[in-house]
Amino acid sequence: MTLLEGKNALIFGVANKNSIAWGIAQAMHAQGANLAFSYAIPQLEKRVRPLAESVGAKLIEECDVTDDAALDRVFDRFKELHGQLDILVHAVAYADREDLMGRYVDTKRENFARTLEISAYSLVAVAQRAEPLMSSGGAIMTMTYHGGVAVMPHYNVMGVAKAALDASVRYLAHDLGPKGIRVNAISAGPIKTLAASGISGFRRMLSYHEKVAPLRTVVTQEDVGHTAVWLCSDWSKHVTGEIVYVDAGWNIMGMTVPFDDLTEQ
Ligand code: NAD
Ligand code: 0WE
Repeated sequence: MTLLEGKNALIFGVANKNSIAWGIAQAMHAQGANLAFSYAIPQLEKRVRPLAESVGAKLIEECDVTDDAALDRVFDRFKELHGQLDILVHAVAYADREDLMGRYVDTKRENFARTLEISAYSLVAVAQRAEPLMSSGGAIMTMTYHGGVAVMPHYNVMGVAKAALDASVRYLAHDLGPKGIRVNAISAGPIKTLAASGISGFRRMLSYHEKVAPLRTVVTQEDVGHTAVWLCSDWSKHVTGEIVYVDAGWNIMGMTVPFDDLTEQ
């Protein structure tokens, strides 16, 4: 018997094989879940379809999370094909590249609104549509980053969006708790994905993470996948509204000077 035997999961946020959502999908597939996928834009289909088919997905639909009609279509289609929804994975974020450099104080009104719409409101939009399909309870999970709690240089408006997302997890958990629907987030350490490529200094961020984090490791998509399985299985039955850190312990540190630098003579 596997942890997610026969559970139906809908996954938002696979762009390619490096996506955190794909790490989560593989772990859930290994634990017996039936998977369905939605991807952001037509150009991604050639990457997402082969991945989704390799785990036997029946539903593979395009959906921009800012488009209500597209969201309605995905959930309608899911209902036709699978009926009941048990697990919803949200691993979606977007900010303009120019807002992930320079100063937060320069953020434009329009970019602030778009970043928060895609990266935070979209969780509410999918939760609204998941609720009626989760008639025997369920688990909703999203991906967050510690930049929503403490300042990470250049994370800027994405940090503000993650703070809204984290609060949203708690309010959704309160609203949906009486229906037996749990809502949680995984806060991952930095991982080299499409969303991380193009961020200047990302490689240095990873090597710094390895020197500072208590476990002296960097986190992988597979590590996040394993925690996601736990968070969406009955083994975390009474866990809701939580932000679970999968960050090798980074967030517990007060002083982030690499320990070796302090101890070398
Ligand atoms: P990724 O680029 O593989 O995934 C981001 C996904 O968001 C992509 O699939 C993209 O198509 C989708 N997306 C963007 N705009 C969308 C829209 N309008 N409609 C629908 N989908 C849209 O990168 P990732 O690192 O796997 O990111 C997944 C999540 O993990 C994000 O929420 C990110 O903030 C979070 N996260 C990433 C890291 C990291 O270091 N990579 C760390 C912590 C949290
Ligand atoms: O959430 C993220 C990244 C989200 C993201 C990344 C991009 C890059 C390309 C959202 N939108 C875009 N838009 C693009 O055009 N992470 C947690 C990874 C990340 O991003 C950073 C980080 C870390 C860690 C940006 C600055 C500093 C640290």
